[in-house]
Amino acid sequence: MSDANCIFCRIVAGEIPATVVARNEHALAFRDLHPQAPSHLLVIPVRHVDSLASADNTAELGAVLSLAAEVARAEGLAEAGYRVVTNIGGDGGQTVQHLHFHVLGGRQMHWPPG
Ligand code: DGP
Repeated sequence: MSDANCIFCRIVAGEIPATVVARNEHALAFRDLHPQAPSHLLVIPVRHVDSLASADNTAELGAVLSLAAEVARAEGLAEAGYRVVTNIGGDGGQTVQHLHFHVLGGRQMHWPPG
């Protein structure tokens, strides 16, 4: 349910400060500590899930993605566009082992990502 050694579980528990911008029953959205765009939010399941590769609860995933779209709208990104991305494992560039979707916007995104 929760991992005492996980930074994002500790943010959910309020043990590590974060700028929380929104939440719903299953998900929490907060600002990334090292923003890579004018708007850079992280949207995570409240419950500990290692990554998308082990996500198995479609209601929970739906709630996380709904919150991602909601915070993008609240940030004023919907009209210009934005990017939602999740990194999985070493080659995917995942550094925090708690599923999170990056919501990036406020500048032109490039493709392919690095
Ligand atoms: P990833 O590389 O996809 O695992 O992204 C992890 C992101 O988490 C990275 O953009 C930086 C962010 N991050 C790491 N530690 C913290 C923290 O303690 N607080 C916040 N708000 N963001 C963090």
